[in-house]
Parts: sequence; structure tokens; C-alpha cells
Amino acid sequence: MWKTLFERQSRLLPGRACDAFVEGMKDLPIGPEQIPNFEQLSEALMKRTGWQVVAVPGLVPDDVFFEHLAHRRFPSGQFIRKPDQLDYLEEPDVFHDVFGHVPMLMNPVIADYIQAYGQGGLRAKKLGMLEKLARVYWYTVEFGLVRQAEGPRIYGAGIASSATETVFSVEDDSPNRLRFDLERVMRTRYRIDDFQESYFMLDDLDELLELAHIDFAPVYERVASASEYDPGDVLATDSVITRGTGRYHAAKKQA
Ligand code: HBI
Ligand code: FE
Repeated sequence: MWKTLFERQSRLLPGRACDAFVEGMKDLPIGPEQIPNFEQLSEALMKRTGWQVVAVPGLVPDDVFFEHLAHRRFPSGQFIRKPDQLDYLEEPDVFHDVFGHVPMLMNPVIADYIQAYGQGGLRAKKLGMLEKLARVYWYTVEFGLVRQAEGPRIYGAGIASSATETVFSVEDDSPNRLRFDLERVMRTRYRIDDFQESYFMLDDLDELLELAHIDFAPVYERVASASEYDPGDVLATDSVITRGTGRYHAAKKQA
């Protein structure tokens, strides 16, 4: 399964994944032949950004997840999907976690940003704002795009570990590609069962540096009483990079 998934994604990612992803992958002890050894991954990560990979059985409770991230430990599923889940599964497996997330953890900006998410997670939960914060993680770490000179590029692990969404997210004319905006994203519901209807794009990964350091409390206060948006909404206030046709999700609704 690992080899099948690894080879398929390695064919698809050049020209679609961002430079940071490609660079991170190059410097990791990772290849098609077997599932990487977590100690060796941790050694490479530790040297570069001070992160480690720890094995977990699957989804872990929020507080456990945040505690790990806050201490620069990335929890990775220690199982791999079954052949009938080649293209989609809900629980994060070792392919999603290691192939999708670990290359980006070699990047110092992402390394700090994901730690800050762990630190902010517990605070958000106490404030009743976890749903809002989780959307920021979803639309950046999991499904984020970043602008490069050549066009939109993938940095989100949910995309980078999916063959079909890799192509859909950067090349299909169906989804919207909108400029990332923190409050806009906090107010936007997301789909967990299919491709995203909208992707939010950064001008530069360095934008996450700012997000890792600002105080979310006043943002939560504004967002708490604001209306929410559906996954496919495009607003007059959005900075639209590509207005999607919506064809893909419209066809699904009809079926
Ligand atoms: N556990 N293993 C694992 N991986 C995740 O991405 C994860 C989790 N537990 C909770 C969680 N994500 C999210 O619900 C939080 O980011 C809110
Ligand atoms: Fe993930």
C-alpha cells in the first residue's frame, strides 16, 4: 500500500506541490520501498526544526492532539489504509500523516505554526472557539494552497496525500481559489467527505508566521457573533483568484 501510494503521489506532485514540500521531502529518510522508520524521521526533523514523530492508533482526543503539537511532537497514525480506501479514508493513516505532513514540518515557518496551533487549541477549547480554530487548521495545514510564480501550489497535507485532490485543487475549473483571510476562514464550514469547494491561498508561507504570533482572542470575539458561510460561498469581499464553476459538486448533488 505504501509503495503504491508513494509512487503515485511522487508522479503527481512535481509542478503541483510547493517548493517547501519538495525540499522537505528531499531531505527525509523516506522512499517507496517501506514505511519510514519513525526514529529516523524524528532524527532528520529534530536537526532541522526540532520536531519528532510519535505513533498513535488513529484520531486522538483534542487535548492529547494539542499537547503533542505544543511540544513539537507530530502524532502519526501507525496503520495504513486498506486497498479499498486507496483514494479516501476519514481517519488519518501513516501515509497521510508521514507523506502529507512530515515534509512540511521540515519548514521552519510551518514548524512554528503547527506548534502554535497546539498551544492555541486548548485556549480555544476553553473559550468555546475550537470549531473556529479547527477551520483555520483545515484550510491551511490540511487544504492550503500557496501562490508561486508559476501558479497555485499545494502545501496542505490533505491534498498532498490524495491523488485525485492533488489534480483537482490546482488544475480543475470547479473549485474556487480565494485569497486567505483569517476571519473569513474562521467563519467558513468545511467538507470532510469530499473535495473542497473552495481553497484558500496564501501569497507566501511566511504569512503563517504572523498567524502563529497574533492574539486570537479579539478575533474570536468578532467571529463569535458573526454569520457563517457555506463551503462553496464566494463573497463580494473575497479576493478571488479563480472563480470556480462548481461543476463537480453540482453534478454530485444531482446524482
Ligand atoms: N488526532 N491523530 C490525530 N490527527 C488529527 O489530525 C487530529 C486528531 N485529533 C483531533 C483533531 N485532529 C482535530 O479535531 C483538532 O485539530 C481540532
Ligand atoms: Fe492531517
